[in-house]
Amino acid sequence: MSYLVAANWKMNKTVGDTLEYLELFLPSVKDLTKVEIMIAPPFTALSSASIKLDAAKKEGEYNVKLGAQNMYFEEKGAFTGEISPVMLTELEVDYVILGHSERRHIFGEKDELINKKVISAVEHGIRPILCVGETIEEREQGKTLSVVERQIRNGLAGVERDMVYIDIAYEPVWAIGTGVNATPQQAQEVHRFIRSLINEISKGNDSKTRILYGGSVNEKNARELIKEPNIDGFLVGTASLDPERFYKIITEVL
Ligand code: G2H
Repeated sequence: MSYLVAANWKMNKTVGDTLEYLELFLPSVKDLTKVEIMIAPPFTALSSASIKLDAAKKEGEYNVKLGAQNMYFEEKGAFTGEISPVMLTELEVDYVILGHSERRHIFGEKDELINKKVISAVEHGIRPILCVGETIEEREQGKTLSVVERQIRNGLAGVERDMVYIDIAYEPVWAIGTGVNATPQQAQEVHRFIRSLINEISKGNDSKTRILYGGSVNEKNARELIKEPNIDGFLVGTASLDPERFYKIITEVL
């Protein structure tokens, strides 16, 4: 299982910005195949990014995958504004980020909906990254592990035996976009708990499941965080918007 370093661009970058970024970034990660890299641009840039990645892969060795930041669970229908798994597979999207805290807290997504999306992604061969994490209030009340446990058990209901096709991202809400990352020890405590939980619910069938850390990861804190035994990569927001900073984070993981 190689480390995964994933860029979540959120609602940033136009098609033009995306192509400019990839033009700079891709040559820097050519032949760098020991770590898996994923880029999740906005939906509008997925098609262009997919074509660009395909072209690069014809010219050399790249371990760079394409991700979506969300999707709906149905294949098609009257769901105004939504994007389906079929639309994503057509663009050769490999990953989908589901249950991100911004989806949960700004757009009101609940465990039940996220679970339907996780099931649908697995059924369509798109690898979900299920995001979980506690708010600062929940942490202060000592509820961190129970919140994470609820999000994982509910989010994975029905796909417990499919854990080889699923990754998890632990993203404490208080660390997202704030510049305050969890310490390696804080992250490790939760990652260890998640590993034992998914090992239990999958009956040991979780050897390919990576547990990523997300929340203010940058080129300065990545090295210390990745030393922890249960941190298998990162989901990076702000620091992934600059191709040089993102590249530096990747090299810290190598
Ligand atoms: C957490 C993370 C990316 P940032 O949301 O998923 O963003 O690195 O800006 O905290």
